[in-house]
Amino acid sequence: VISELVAQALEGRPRAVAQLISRVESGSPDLPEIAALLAPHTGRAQVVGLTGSPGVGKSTTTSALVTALRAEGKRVGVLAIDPSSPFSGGALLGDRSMATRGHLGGLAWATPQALRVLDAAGCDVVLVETVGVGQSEIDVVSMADTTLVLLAPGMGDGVQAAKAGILEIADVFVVNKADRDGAAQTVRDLRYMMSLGSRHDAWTPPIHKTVAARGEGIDAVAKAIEEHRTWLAASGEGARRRRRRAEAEIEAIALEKVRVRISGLGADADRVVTGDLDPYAAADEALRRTMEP
Ligand SMILES: Nc1nc2c(ncn2[C@@H]2O[C@H](COP(=O)(O)OP(=O)(O)O)[C@@H](O)[C@H]2O)c(=O)[nH]1
Ligand SMILES: [Mg+2]
Repeated sequence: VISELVAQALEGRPRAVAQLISRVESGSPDLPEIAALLAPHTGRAQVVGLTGSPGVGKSTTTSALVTALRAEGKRVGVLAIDPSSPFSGGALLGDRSMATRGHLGGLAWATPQALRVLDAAGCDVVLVETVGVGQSEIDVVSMADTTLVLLAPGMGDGVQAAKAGILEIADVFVVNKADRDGAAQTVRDLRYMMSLGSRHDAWTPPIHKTVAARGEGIDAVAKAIEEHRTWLAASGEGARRRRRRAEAEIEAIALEKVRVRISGLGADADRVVTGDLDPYAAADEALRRTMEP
């Protein structure tokens, strides 16, 4: 049954893709088997992360990009990551809204697996948007081939942006809400901040002004995403990022296994309480037990 479901997903059938992603979400025991069947078919999609303050226009930009990329004949997947809801309960839409969409909680191991499903299903681009704020936004960035940092006039100017460390993580800057006053100033701030620092790679992030709500400037952003993809392939940086991502993925799965298996600490705790055992030795013993079959 699993192999049939995967075969259908590989053909890009939305229902099968949706079912696989909801299995990822629910932490189905079939996941290792699913991952094994998907593995030979992955590695093609460009993962594009969108980050920025709440209200800056990430969702609006995502929708506009879906339209623009699909107009170029690309298959597009969308993942929404909500770190505030660890289990989102399987909310998942099919192809109704023009792209294959998934909605995941903030589980570290789940997002890469959902990305694998969409990748194997033939998506050329997968847009990953975080819902909400926090550290997990950076985690999404670490999973992306290409990171879009969104700013808007009056919210997070260049100086604030630099403080938040986004100059380093951005591959493409999007100054959205360019219909509002101050967009040109935000662009100038960004240029100035960029002139002060030097990135450790040879890519200079372009800055694009958009009015996502009206689709303005979106084609240029889509083009920048494509150019970054070309640069990733030519420079070798794409391969480095994929390797880093695979490392993080393995680590997340391994840590989750340990977390699940490292239960039944009561007896160890009693010994630590009485001073019979120190907590480091107890931890070593607990870890050793997780390795037993
Ligand atoms: N004026 C203006 N409003 C926009 C623009 N893009 C998005 N918005 C509005 O900004 C609000 C927040 O957008 P949303 O995409 O939900 O932001 P997110 O929280 O980053 O996902 C919504 O009311 C959008 O309609 C824009 O280019 N100009
Ligand atoms: Mg949003």
